[in-house]
Amino acid sequence: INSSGTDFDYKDTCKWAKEFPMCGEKFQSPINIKIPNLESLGELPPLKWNGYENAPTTMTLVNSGHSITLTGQWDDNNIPYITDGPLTDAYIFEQLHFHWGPNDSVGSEHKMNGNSFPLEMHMVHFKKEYETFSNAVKYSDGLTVVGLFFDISPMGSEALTAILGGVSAVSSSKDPFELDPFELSSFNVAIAAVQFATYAGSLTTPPCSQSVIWILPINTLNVSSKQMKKFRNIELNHGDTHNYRPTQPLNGRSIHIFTQ
Ligand code: GRE
Ligand code: ZN
Repeated sequence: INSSGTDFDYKDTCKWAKEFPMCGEKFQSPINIKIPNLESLGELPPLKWNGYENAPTTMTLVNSGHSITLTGQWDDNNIPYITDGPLTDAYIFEQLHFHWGPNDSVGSEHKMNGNSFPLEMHMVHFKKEYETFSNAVKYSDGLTVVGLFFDISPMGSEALTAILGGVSAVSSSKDPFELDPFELSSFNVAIAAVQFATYAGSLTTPPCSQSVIWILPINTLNVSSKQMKKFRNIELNHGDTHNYRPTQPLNGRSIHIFTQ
């Protein structure tokens, strides 16, 4: 157990609930999304990405031992936030991180029609009225996470290049690494005009708080084999070679679909 009391590994994720009781609750993430069974939310306003074109003043990459996490600092009025779509308020960008596995047939946390992808990126946002991430996790509508799936393509992703440029510095070190700041808009540009699935779930890591409105674009972005190699080179705690949690039971939740 580390000082923050949140030590865990991916060898037996069923054991998480012993130490983190919320991991055993009923509305957990990730899930398998069966596209043909989805209910339609009808016409929602498009999801709106505000301030994503603003480069931060500083950008930091850190190996948490469970993933690599990217954070940024923006001037007061420049911080990126999302609104609209299924959301009732502004949700402020907190961090993004990744989930992957030892080979291309696994890695993503969510599945689509039973299929896994080699990489899933989580863009984590907290509800503005709750003021901080750590306060927001106490509420069922406290967070929204946009989860992006990546599939293998020789071209790879330019947006990932900027992040992976700093990855060797954190692969075997817990020291934060300062990246040359860049804007995050390349990710949301890549998912313009697509369908999204949305449902209510949880953090996919302990303490597994059921505080997340998940927003999952149904298309994929590209990642090259060379880029995947860099993810698989990252040393995770306990010698873990993957950081995806298995899919959890839906337990009667509905998944809605919307188009932006
Ligand atoms: C995670 O640790 O994987 C995580 C968060 C916050 C929201 C969702 C999520 O830290 O999966
Ligand atoms: Zn995650």
